[in-house]
Amino acid sequence: REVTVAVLGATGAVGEQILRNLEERSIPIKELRLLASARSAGKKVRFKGEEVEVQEATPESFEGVDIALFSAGGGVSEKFAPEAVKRGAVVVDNTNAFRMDPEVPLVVPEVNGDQIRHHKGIIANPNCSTIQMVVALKPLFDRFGFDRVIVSTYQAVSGSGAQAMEELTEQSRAALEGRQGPREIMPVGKLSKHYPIAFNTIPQCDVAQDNGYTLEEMKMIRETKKIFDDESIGVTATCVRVPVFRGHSESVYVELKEEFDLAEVRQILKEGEGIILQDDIANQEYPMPLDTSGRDEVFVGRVRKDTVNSRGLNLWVVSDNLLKGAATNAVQIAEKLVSQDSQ
Ligand code: A2P
Ligand code: 11C
Repeated sequence: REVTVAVLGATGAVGEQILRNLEERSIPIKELRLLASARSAGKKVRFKGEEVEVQEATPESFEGVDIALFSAGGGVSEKFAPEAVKRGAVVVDNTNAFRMDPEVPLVVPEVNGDQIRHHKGIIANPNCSTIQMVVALKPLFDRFGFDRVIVSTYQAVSGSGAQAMEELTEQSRAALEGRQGPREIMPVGKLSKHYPIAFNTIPQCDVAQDNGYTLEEMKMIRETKKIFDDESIGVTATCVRVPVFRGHSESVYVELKEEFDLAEVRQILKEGEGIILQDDIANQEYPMPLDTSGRDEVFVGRVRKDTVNSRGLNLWVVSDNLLKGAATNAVQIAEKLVSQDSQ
């Protein structure tokens, strides 16, 4: 059956990738509605060779919509998701607004795709840094179980949106010319204090929480437990912004519940759904954001046993945050909705 699809946030960094994904993948689209703020109303965007006009999102925009892909920020989701659901749409929400709501499935198709059928109108897409980590860890979790996960991230500026990418470009150019450049977005657009990201690293992604962690770190901790449906996994995270445009990297230490054979771990990762193992340090083979940008998979390398704890495993995990971390995952969920519907 053909479906009517709405993309809310169609002019944003993730929205643009959702459109590319919809062009390439298999959802049969009857009508596509591109929604954004009043600022973008009337703008034309190319889709499958045709120009589609962007409309200002209103509650009525969701009349007759089957699937609505939301990527316009948490506040916008909170406002429009109930309106879309009321009009019969299923919302795949790419923001933090509903992820921890017990009524809302938090889905990575390779990990817990079966949860999709429990939705009550909204399905949440996890945070980008969580998605790539759980895809990499899923086959190991199934085989060994985990006691502890310790992750440090190296996150691209596109996680903060299109304007942040612009800021890195301008700051880099300015720095090389001996000027200061704009400082308006990083590390967190809505806060008043800003630091340069060009030629720098910033140990803050998203706002501070009362416990001294950032929201991004707490998302990784909470979402990982919810997706694996295991509150006992001891997750901790340090999230860092680096001057990379696309592709989050993660150093992941995981303590398995049992001792393991490294060759078996490599084989499990090699066969894991959505994973590409790229692991040969002797020949300098490992994933890097410049190579994985534009790809839908999660890349894993630097697989090695801890030198102290024989149940400890170190991994390097890289994926395109705008694709598997956002657009691809959302469109995969939409595909599953369509195929479930037609069964
Ligand atoms: P617009 O381009 O009209 O501002 P990014 O994450 O790259 O910053 O993109 C955010 C996306 O969310 C953009 O498409 C933006 O549209 C959209 N957006 C932001 N605020 C609203 C709003 N109040 N209503 C609808 N869309 C919004
Ligand atoms: C970042 N992870 O890289 C964020 C972007 O909750 O979906 C995605 C925010 C989210 O800054």
